[in-house]
Amino acid sequence: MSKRILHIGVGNFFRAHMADYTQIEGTWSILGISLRSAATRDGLSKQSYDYTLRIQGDADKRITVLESVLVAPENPLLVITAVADPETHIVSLTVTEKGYTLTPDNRLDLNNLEVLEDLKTNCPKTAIGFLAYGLARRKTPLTVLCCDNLSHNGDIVSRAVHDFAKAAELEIDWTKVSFPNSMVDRITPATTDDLRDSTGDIMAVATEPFSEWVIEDLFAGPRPNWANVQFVKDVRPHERRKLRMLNGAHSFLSYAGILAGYEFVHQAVGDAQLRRQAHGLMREAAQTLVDVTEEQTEAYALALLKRFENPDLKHRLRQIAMDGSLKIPYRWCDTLRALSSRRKAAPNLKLALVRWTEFCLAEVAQKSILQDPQAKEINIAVTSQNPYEVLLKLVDIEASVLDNV
Ligand code: CS2
Repeated sequence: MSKRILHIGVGNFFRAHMADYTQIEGTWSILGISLRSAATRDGLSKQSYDYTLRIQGDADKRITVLESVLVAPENPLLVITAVADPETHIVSLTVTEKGYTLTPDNRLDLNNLEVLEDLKTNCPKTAIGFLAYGLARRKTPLTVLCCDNLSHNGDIVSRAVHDFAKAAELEIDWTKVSFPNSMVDRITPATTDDLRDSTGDIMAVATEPFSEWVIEDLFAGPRPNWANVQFVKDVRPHERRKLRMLNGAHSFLSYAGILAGYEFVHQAVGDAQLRRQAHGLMREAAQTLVDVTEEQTEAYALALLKRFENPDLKHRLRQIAMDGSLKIPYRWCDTLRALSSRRKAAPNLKLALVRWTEFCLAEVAQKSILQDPQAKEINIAVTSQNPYEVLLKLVDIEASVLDNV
């Protein structure tokens, strides 16, 4: 019997990243969990949970590492049982920033209606609820591995589960559970009809050849011998470099690019002015990184621009623009704070904030439905007397920080 990973959030990123690494590793299997929709399970179950992964430049490969996918709302207790099952050694997550039901200061949001409901029932809906109830039943060591773009993602999930367990009065043996921090990277757009047609697989996923994964070496039990994963003592330098430079520039290109009328990342970065500004933003972010030389960060920035230029990925700017109010704090505001404390100029990061606010104003003016968990608050901000100031409050950036950069 192979060892099992339970993975919550079976979207394209997971299917192009962890599933690929685990298949290559060869001795672990993955049981997937969908927290909401049955669509992925319905699609994959018709093809024995196998699907095509197209890594640009390689022959298409078949990923066969998924045992099956459970749809949590259909049987929440089954998910809790799977978290508690001793054959599960790792519970990993890719549920996006909003999937952790956090407050702006990264604590469990005890005003969130789903969290409040989950505290009262042992049939939860939220990722944190499943983790807490599962851990309360767990007798053997378990590693909870967050693979989302949050800084100190393991610490954040750990705190949220602690907050939940306290509020629900659950007893968890914390000595048996670990929450390594991790940094993940592989640009993976949503599946297009072209990809479905050319692979003959409606569940196909396409990704770039580049891939990176750095994990804090803090496993409570066994860990897969994943090739090309760096197991390190401290993920922070890697996570900062990636969030502040790659994701920071990505978000800038998405808002500025949409405003300029582009649809894809490669088009936005092909615009000389936007490219210069994205590069400038990365250089500003690079100044906040420690233990790296300017040559290293500049080489990283140039490599990122090259990845963004890839026309075959057809990465939609709107995919990146989603959930901006939750992404911006990690991608721009931490950098701005670091620069502000050293009184360094950050014109491109400031411009990025302006572009986001302009994007919000334009979306509201066009009556588009904002894809953001704070859509309601954004609408209120946009119609207020000082939209810029009120919007900046939503991403938690102080005016004094902006005065210093
Ligand atoms: C993107 C990321 O959608 C987004 O917000 O910035 O998904 C990005 O493509 C990945 O983090 C790359 O590893």
